[in-house]
Amino acid sequence: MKIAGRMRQRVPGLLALVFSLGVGAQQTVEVTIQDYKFLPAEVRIKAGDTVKWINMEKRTSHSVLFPAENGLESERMFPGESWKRVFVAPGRHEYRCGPHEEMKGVVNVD
Ligand SMILES: [Cu+2]
Repeated sequence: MKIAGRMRQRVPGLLALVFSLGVGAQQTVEVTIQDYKFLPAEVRIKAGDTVKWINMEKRTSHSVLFPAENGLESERMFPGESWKRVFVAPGRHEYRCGPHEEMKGVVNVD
């Protein structure tokens, strides 16, 4: 009886562990913005993962703009600021900087 009681207590703990491992599989990939470039310019992630852009410039502000998604755009990131987006839809998501058209990047979602 004592052992059975312990087992009952352990089952919820085990379920919690399995659940947390599943959730923990989602990752955050960082892209830094430096010298008017997204680094790395192309990343590959899994559906449900997050990309975090971090502006490492000394004085220039940037944004992340997705022209194919009705111009979905981040807030303007000032030096030291960052912006995150979770990607759910698989595919090739091309983006650029709002104020600097020549700055381009790609998020590939598997
Ligand atoms: Cu820019």
